Amino acid sequence: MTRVRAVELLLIELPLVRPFRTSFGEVTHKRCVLVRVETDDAEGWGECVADARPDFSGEFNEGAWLVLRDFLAPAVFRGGDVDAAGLEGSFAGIRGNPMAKAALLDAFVDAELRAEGTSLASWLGADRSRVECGVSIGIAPSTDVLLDQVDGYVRTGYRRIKLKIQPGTDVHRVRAVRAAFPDLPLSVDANAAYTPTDADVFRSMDDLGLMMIEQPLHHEDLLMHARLQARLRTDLCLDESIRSVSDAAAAIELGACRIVNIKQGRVGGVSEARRIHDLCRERGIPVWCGGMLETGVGRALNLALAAMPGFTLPGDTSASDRYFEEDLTAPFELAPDGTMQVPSGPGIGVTPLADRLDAVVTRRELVRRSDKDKE
Ligand code: SMG
Ligand code: MG
Repeated sequence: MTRVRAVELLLIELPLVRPFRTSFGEVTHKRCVLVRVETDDAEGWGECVADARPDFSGEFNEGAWLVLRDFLAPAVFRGGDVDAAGLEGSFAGIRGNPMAKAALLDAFVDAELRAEGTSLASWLGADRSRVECGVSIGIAPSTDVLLDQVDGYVRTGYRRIKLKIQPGTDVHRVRAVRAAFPDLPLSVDANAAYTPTDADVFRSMDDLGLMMIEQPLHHEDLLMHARLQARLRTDLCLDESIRSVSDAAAAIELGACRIVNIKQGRVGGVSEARRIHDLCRERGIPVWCGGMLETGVGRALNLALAAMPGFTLPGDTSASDRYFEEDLTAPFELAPDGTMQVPSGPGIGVTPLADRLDAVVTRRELVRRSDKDKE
């Protein structure tokens, strides 16, 4: 148990080594809110997975900033001495906004674990010191460019390739990759760009030996995902549709997917991510760790999560150089066997480098516990 004294918000901007295009648009920079928490015992870091625009989800940086500053931080200050569960509880009166909540909860958990000298991986019950890594490839300008990119990542050692698809840039691209790489563990991610009338697109991918088709339909449509899954041999995986352990339970019960992508930021933080992991494990549903182009802060956390026993498939946690010339932390590197080491130091095991932070921060604001807040 400890008391949060202050919450600092930092808006950062880092150029990506190559633009990342999905069915909802292109990003050229990683722009996100970092949260630094000061407790009576330690300091901790969290990264909000929202982006500048409300596209992947309804949350976006400026909104997350206000929710953190005006609602979540004050709720935590009023909560007095708390542990991770108590801090989550103090958010109960604030609806939605899981990405903003995750950033603050994760920073708090990091601080608590640093004070105790425990690593996040061991707190989560991780049973591996290295995890298998995949890579997610954005929609490329042409099939040839895509084939080149796949070849490069396969040579680097990545264990699974995920291709972003959108209507019109789908079956022929995936067929071309499959023809060039017959044995490659391969999946596709539509980011909800299709409708139930597009079922034939997915049926024509059903003979390509895909590991999964991720989030083909609207994020609120579990029922249509269930109907589509019933018509396909290929496993469906849900990402955007799973915002909580209740969503995961409903999706499994309905047969809306056979695999779950866990992004702790999308579900309100590491504690809810752990609950989804536990549920899926109980139900025999494989899970893997998704990615949101995180900096080293979020990446360190994802590696700890991905080392839990139910994470049986390679995730989207790739090396720092797949995203940035220079990361915010010491870079994460991929071993030639396609694995990455799970940080073992206290908390998330990494801290943003001071000079890197100076170079990438575009705004910062410190919110302090005031005398009005309950002691
Ligand atoms: O972190 O390498 C990464 C990105 C993985 O494809 C990825 N993420 O829907 O799974 C997904 C997307 C969401 C991010 S789009 C900016
Ligand atoms: Mg996805």
